[in-house]
Amino acid sequence: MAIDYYENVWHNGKFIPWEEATLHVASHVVSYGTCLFEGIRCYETPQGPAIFRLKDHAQRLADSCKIYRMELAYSVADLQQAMTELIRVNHAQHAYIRPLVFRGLGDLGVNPLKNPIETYILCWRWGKYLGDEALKNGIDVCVSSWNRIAPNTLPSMAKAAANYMNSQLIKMEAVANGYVEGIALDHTGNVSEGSGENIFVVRNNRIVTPPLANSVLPGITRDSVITLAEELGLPVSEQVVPREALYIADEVFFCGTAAEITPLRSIDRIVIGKGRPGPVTRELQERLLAIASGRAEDKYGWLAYVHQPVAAR
Ligand code: PPE
Repeated sequence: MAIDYYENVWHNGKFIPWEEATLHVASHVVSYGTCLFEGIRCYETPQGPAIFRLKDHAQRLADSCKIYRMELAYSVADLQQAMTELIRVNHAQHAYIRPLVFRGLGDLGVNPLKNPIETYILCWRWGKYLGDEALKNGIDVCVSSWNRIAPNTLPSMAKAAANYMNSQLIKMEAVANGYVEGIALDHTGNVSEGSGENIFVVRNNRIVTPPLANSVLPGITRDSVITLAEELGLPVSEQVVPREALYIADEVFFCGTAAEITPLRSIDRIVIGKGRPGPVTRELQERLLAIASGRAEDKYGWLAYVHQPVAAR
């Protein structure tokens, strides 16, 4: 199997082996995509493994469930503890953590309400999301012919599995045309986000990113970037980004848990800036990874150290 997984999986409060973390094909989620999930990185640090912005991810999962009227049996604190224990029992030094809350086996038909809610948390070793050279040299991307999910159809503030059918269309088209990733416009034709990343545009030392109303996931890395940019004296403005602003930017980068901060060196074969990662992107990338890996002081309290009592966090 290609997944470099850790053996223990958390299921409704108990640890089970990876091989037993299976479900019936009649589960509601299989037909209807009834699943809310998260993606969180645990970094190796000199003080042992640390989960990056654990509480914020747990809160976003709770928010996603609320939007979909899914009553989560676990509090945000319970989820934080479960993920911390999962890293501990797996003796992991670093991991990508994937909590999933979905409707299981009970009844078929669109109405989900009669189906049990299952909570699983898996983790595995995940390297560089967009290729080994991506962080260093940047990637070549396109603007997708597929729009991002429109407002009042699938809510983009919820991290729902079903949203990723739209992401898959964007990703597959990009790959089929020889690009690493695609940027989606929203239903009005303005920039939204990548298939699995938020996007930032830099021009003349001004940084902009599309606001949440342009069908973007409220990314936690996006939030970290906004904080770190402010620290560098370059406050980010959340404003509508027309497509063509991408082409004439000095720098454009993607950010996300998996993608971290990935520079874009060309968009639709138009070279961005000098065609290599620019100074703002590099500085933000270095700062984010220094904090995440415990090399720099954690001044915002973003790291949840796994081998400390939960109360101390
Ligand atoms: N937008 C989308 C659509 C998205 O999927 C992600 C995360 C982001 C923005 C960035 O959010 P955040 O991780 O909170 O900074 N995408 C996750 C899933 C990738 C996957 O292939 O699965 C991720 O980066 O973990």
